Amino acid sequence: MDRIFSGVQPSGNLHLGNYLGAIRNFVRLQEQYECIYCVVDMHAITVWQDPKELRHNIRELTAAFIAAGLDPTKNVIMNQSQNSHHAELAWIFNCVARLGWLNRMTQFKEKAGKNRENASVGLYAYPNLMAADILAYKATHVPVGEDQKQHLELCRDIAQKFNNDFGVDLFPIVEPLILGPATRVMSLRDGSSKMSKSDPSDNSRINLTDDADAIAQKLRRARTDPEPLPSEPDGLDGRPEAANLVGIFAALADSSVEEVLREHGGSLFSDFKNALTEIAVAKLGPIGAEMQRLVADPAYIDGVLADGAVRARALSEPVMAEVFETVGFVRT
Ligand code: AQP
Repeated sequence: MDRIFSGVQPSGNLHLGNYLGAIRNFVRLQEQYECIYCVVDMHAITVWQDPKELRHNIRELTAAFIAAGLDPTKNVIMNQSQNSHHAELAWIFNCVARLGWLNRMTQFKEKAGKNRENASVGLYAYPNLMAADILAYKATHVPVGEDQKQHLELCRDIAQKFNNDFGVDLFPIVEPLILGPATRVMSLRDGSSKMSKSDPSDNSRINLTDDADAIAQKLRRARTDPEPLPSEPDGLDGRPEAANLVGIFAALADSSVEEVLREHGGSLFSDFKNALTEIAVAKLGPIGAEMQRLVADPAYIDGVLADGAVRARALSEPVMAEVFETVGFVRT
């Protein structure tokens, strides 16, 4: 049976890119698949997290999942550290994946930056843990944004090597699901870098918790070029900031770039930004408000995570029994 797994890091500043590239698609997929959605707290600590903020961010992200429309009774909603199978399988994958494979991961290079020697070992081994997250449940499909494509290819390589090395057909070869017109939302300040939680400029992103005034202000200040909007998509070539805003509009309106340009081609950015603000506030406002309401009830959130952890362990338990048997571990 097809099974979905996907995760988001509780590293704060949950933004429009996380929503359009990932969380919104999670909601759509819950109708068709058995889904496990994970707050990947162990991934978050690959870079420094203040413990108090981390606790808050885990609950806030869980609230965002639910506020965006995920049904905790229909899906498994859990946090990674509450099912130790993720860490156990990650260790086995540390022994399957090759150094050469990890050396090619562009996200590590970007996140470690110039000071590579000082990056945590966890940041380097991150893709092995991500493969374990997915394969501990034998998930078959993983909805993600474009930026995660390389990590998913590594997950496929790990599954294949494990199966080959041990002569088994234990792990599925997962398929990425990169859905919708906003698979890579770019920074509002720079159309060549992706919108990201860790960008030091808050004006670079729209946070899910931003109120209407903040959204309006950030979009008003968003970088654009002096030309009006084109009427055809090829008129966006070489105009990354314009392409980004049009892509965001299309995604929020559940429309397409072509359709948005048919309606707004020839408009000045000042007018287009007003229209974009209106739709962004209409779509994100209710999610932000519901997140706030849920975060104010940590007992409810913790209950959802506790239930999710029990259900998650029940799914990964038989997979791990098979893995331990295959590897040759003695379990008494
Ligand atoms: N800009 C984006 N556009 C579309 N999708 C995006 N995603 C992230 N940024 C964009 C998707 O969101 C999901 C969760 O991401 P994550 O929390 O695991 O971490 P990330 O990809 O590293 O996201 P950030 O926000 O950019 O964090 P930092 O700043 O820490 O690197 C994934 O499915 C991702 O594709």
